[in-house]
Amino acid sequence: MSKMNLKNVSFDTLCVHGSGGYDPATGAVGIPIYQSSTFAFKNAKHGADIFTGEQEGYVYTRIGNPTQAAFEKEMAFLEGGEAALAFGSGMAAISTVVLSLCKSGDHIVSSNALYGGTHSLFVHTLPKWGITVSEIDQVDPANFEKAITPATKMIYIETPANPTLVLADIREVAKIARKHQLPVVIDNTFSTPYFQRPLQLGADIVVHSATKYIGGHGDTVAGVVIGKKEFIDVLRGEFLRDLGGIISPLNAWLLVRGLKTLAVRMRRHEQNALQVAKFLQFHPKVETVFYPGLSTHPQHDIAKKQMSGFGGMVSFVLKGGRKAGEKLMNSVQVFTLAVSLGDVDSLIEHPASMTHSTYSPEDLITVGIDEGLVRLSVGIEDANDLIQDLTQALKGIN
Ligand code: LCS
Repeated sequence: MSKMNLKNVSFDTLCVHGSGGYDPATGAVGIPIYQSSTFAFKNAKHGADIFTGEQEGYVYTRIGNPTQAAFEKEMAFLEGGEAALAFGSGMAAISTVVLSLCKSGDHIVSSNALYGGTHSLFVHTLPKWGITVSEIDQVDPANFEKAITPATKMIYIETPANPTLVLADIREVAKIARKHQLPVVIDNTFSTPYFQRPLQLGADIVVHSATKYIGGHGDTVAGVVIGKKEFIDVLRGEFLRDLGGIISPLNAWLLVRGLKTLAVRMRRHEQNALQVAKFLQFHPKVETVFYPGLSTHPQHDIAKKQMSGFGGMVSFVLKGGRKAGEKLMNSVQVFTLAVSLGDVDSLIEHPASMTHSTYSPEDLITVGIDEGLVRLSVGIEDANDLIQDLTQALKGIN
């Protein structure tokens, strides 16, 4: 019960209609929140057939739910993948993917530029299960190949990375991975499929913290994985079933609603971020600005090659270092001092002491998270108000 041939429409239209346009069971145009843990079978044979896979149908919300399904269908469309699977958080999505691909004795090659939670999973938690991770500098694709061992089972990348906005050349890393028959997993949280579609660039699996731009309104924690149907079927049927990191129907519904405005939100985030980045770049109290859309970003050429836009995240270091950054964070009025990102509201935070406090002081230096680095998630307010807010806050610092 789909309204149109969705193969021939633009991305903006897919955002609105990708989940099918209306609920297949009732015709409801707003997808209903199927707030039910279990689903009645017509008779005993029907139930048994669904369990063996001979008939399609819903059983239990840990294994599938129509509101989750609407979100998953939409995400698969937008990322250009065969199938998707929703999770209760980005970390549930990432950890479940890792545990589905690796067992004790296996090895992962990962970029060292990661969200602090992913870094902690890789260096603190996975080794307890005998899985080791080599974190390397993703700027040079050759570093991935150098770190591969006979025990390597996957390559993991975040691009652009949180919070340094360092990129990896997805095509080049995918070539190396294919040579070694390894799957490449990309965290596409910062770009969303609106600006970057890793599966088209050669990646095998895409993960998201859907908490961020996918939901877009700062009211949901969620994750999603997109990939080949065969992989997603195993992920759902074995690993989600057994590990249980599911999304609630209410949160899946908030994401379906969020996706309808993804295109317009992302365009506005980007326009605002570019203006804020340019303002900061020429401010006398600012040492360095990191934004892939600036021609001064060392990987601007890669950004132009693999992204259709540069997103809403901007980081910068003040000449006055951490003290100046703290004063700035305490002085802003339109920006909110809070972690998370991708909300319609502009947010400001200090990675070294907050989102990336799982990194050791030495690792913070290695990955370029300066003590003075301040991260902005630029929202969809009027850019002039954001710049005015930063102007007044910058006035008060040395
Ligand atoms: N991947 C990226 C790139 C992230 O930024 C985050 C969370 C995650 C995965 C994990 O997703 P979650 O489980 O939180 O849905 N990033 C956060 C941040 O920068 N501030 O607070 C959370």
